[in-house]
Amino acid sequence: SNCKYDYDLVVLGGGSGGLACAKEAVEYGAHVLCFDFVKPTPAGTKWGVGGTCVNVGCIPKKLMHQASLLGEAVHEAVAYGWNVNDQNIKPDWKKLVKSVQDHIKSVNWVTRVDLRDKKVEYVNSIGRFVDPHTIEYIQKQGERKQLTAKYVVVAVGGRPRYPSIPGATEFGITSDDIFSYEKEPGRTLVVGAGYVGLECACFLKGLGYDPTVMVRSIVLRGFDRQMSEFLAAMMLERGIRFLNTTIPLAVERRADGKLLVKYQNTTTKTDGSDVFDTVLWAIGRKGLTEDLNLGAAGVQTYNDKIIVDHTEATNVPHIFAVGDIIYGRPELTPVAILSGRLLARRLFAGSTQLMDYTDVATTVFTPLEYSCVGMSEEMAIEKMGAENIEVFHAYYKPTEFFIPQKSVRHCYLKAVAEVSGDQKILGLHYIGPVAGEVIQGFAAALKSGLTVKTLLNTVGIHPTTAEEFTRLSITKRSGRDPTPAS
Ligand code: FAD
Ligand code: NA7
Repeated sequence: SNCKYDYDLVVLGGGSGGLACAKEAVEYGAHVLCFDFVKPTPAGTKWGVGGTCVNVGCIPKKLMHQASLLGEAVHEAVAYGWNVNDQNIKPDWKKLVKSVQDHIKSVNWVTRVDLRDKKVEYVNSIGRFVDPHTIEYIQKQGERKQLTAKYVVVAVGGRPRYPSIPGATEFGITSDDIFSYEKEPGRTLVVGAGYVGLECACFLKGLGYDPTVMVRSIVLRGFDRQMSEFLAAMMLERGIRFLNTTIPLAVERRADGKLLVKYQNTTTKTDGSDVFDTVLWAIGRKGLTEDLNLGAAGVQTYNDKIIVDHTEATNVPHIFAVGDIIYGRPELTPVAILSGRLLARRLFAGSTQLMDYTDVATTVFTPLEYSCVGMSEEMAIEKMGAENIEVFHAYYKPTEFFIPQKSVRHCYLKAVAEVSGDQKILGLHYIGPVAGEVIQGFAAALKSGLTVKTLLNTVGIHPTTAEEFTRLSITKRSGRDPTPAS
């Protein structure tokens, strides 16, 4: 091109957001280069191009979740008349890890081919700013190289945090390690009760290990409280242990190789300790701003995140950021992808469409999944006032639960709506099988202004669990019992 820079666009980070932005930009004729580099974890784990979601996030997590659900399904199958002869059904951890890793490697390969086909230049190095338009990196041979860009998109994502206590990095692992862990995890302490911690504990339980979740304050901060407490209760019922209001103090390796974890219950102020095979930190993630030399570009940050406006622009007008690295936005793959794509269209195709971060649906992949879109009950009360909202709710029993006599106690849904008029839906919450699949369609409906009136005029698909949303009848205000008759 006749542009005065080497590239129209340089993308720092080849994960969900960066790749989506780079690939979209070349569609409109831009000359694009994308950096992606993974620093190994303290335990030595590293992986290929594609970022967190593909390598150490959504994809391996969903596969392990599925593996754990299948274990449960084998037992249910007996009730349905299957002859399952081996009474001692156990997963082969090494085989599972290999299958998961094989899939990831095939995705890495497809990604590289796709970048080559689309003519996105890919450099497997860390990119850092030298000045607002210049990026420097070290080539494979060790030589330093610089290049210039008209626009820069920062999409470096984040990595798990480690607590600053003795033994944390030496003996603990994170979600960056678990999906390729060579050893069977065994008795595992999961520290942190965000969705990553709960999901890891749940698939480990489903695979027959013995997880304990250490909870500093509450489970699933930021999610609807009632739904979160239901999930914790369901996990407890399945035999997952909880250490509530507890913080870790130190991890030591014993002579037999097992890990001694010392901790403190902050409510009772008592110290305790226990022995585990594996300690997994799931205490949140930090943005990877530290290697970017953002000061040289003058880009403003907040803690380890980048501040952007409604156009994903930083305070430096030609430098943008998308995905997990931006401050105050949902950390989800489809959010990173859509915002990256829309940004490329605005930069290179004259589009004006902005990313809409409201009403993004999400799912927690516990055995009975929890999916939601829109406001929590607390948020609706805070925004609208309790007198202006109506909350519909119901426990329900999925048809497929009857034969294996599975408990209905935690299949539950809730619709938070305006109290008046057609009762616009503000939030939908669902705990049950395949919750993500159920809520995805309703998320589109909610974005289109879904009301309780519309839901009740919608003919259900029978027999499904999603059809419960077309039968809403019991309000919390009525005080009626939301449990089903049978
Ligand atoms: P990333 O995908 O993290 O990509 C950033 C890339 O940039 C990385 O490869 C990084 O190594 C690289 N990089 C960093 N600095 C530099 C540099 N200076 N130069 C070059 N490269 C650099 N989301 C969902 O929607 N659904 C889920 O079910 C889900 N499950 C998850 C489960 C787990 C265990 C985790 C950890 C996350 C999960 N997420 C899920 C979140 C999702 O993975 C992230 O929101 C998403 O990957 C963010 O994309 P990104 O492009 O911002 O960053
Ligand atoms: P989250 O959602 O940030 O959750 C982190 C969890 O870890 C949460 O339960 C925290 O408890 C707990 N935590 C944080 N620091 C500590 C320390 N030092 N010791 C013990 N426990 C701690 O992270 P996830 O990894 O689950 O999710 C990643 C991102 O995806 C997240 O940022 C969301 O935006 C979406 P707390 O509630 O703070 O007491």
